[in-house]
Amino acid sequence: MEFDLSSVAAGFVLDGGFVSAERFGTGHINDTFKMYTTNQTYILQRINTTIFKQPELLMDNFVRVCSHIEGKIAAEKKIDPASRRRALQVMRSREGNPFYRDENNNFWRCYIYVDQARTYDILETPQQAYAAAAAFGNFQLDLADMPGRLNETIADFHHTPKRLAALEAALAADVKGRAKEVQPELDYIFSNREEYSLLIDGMDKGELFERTTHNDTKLNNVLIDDVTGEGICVIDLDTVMPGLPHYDFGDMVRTGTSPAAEDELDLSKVGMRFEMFDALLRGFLSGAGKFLNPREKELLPFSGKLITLEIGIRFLTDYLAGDVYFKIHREKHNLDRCRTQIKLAQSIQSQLPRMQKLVEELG
Ligand code: ADP
Ligand code: GN1
Ligand code: MG
Repeated sequence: MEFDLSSVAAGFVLDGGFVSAERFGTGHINDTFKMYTTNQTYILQRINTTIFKQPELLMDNFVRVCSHIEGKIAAEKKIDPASRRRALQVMRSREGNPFYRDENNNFWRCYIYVDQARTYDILETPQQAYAAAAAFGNFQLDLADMPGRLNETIADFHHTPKRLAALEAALAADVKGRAKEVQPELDYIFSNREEYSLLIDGMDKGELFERTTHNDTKLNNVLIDDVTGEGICVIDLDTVMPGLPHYDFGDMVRTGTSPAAEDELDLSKVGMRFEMFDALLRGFLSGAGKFLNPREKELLPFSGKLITLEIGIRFLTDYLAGDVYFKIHREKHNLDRCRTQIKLAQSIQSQLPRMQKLVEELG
């Protein structure tokens, strides 16, 4: 779908006149563009309102989160430019809203493009893993004292048993006749069934506590500074809402430890690199370690397996449902993505004792 981006830009109060805009990034949900005006570079995004049904509430979260982090930066009295880039700078529409709705009912937001920083789909070094995980850990720490409870932008987003139920429903419906192709994947997913409620049960038992979490901590959702190599700014704030710290750490393990892409076809390339896990754990604990209790820490390695399988379940569900949720770029793309998740979950499973030992060592 193409859009008249210069007229979308005119819906916002920006610095300078519209010059051009190009598609940007590798996200599966929204439409993202890098946009240039005569004076400034911006990110312009069309929110997927089929998935985010109440985008105003989502943007309300977005602004609350960014201004809370701004408050933290101000309190630290840091004047170096790096600290100023820690929170996204959201632009206002001509009506004064943090979003703009165009005449076709498309829902847009815009913020300043952070220069001299980039995201990585595949992490290259343990230093990058540490930096990215520290940024996400500090993000949770920054938000730990935010007043009020955020809106839930997608209900039960990380409720793994409900994700499994959705897979079972898609399997029963089998609208595209694809169920016959996916028996090995189903077998593995169902064989782990008893683990899917572990985190939810932990919350019910009062061992684990709801906090404000990001919930989509794919490692390409943090900007790494080109010069210092530090994780400077957490982005893609659509799913920031009440959740467990494990959802964030688990997704970091899923996306930060394998040397292969999420949709890699050669499964022999997929697996968890322990040195990357080590760096992620240390990085995350450098911030989140300040508020996590011993039981919460103990469950961090398991969260890597759980969230990897949960996303695998979601990819398989979407494959069976006819690819209606995640953007796909080739036939069987969602099935390929599911297979890499399963391979990675198996690799994590085989290294759990060593991962657990590291958690104990780090206290
Ligand atoms: P999605 O994943 O939903 O498409 P993101 O908000 O993650 O959307 O943006 C997509 C990509 O655009 C990111 O991975 C990142 O590379 C880049 N990006 C997003 N926001 C900024 C920003 N403020 N400054 C620089 N790059 C950004
Ligand atoms: C989606 O938008 P993006 O690409 O950062 C998805 C995540 C999945 C991820 C899998 C709102 O994230 O939950 O983990 O794809 N976001 C939503 O790559 O469903
Ligand atoms: Mg993203």
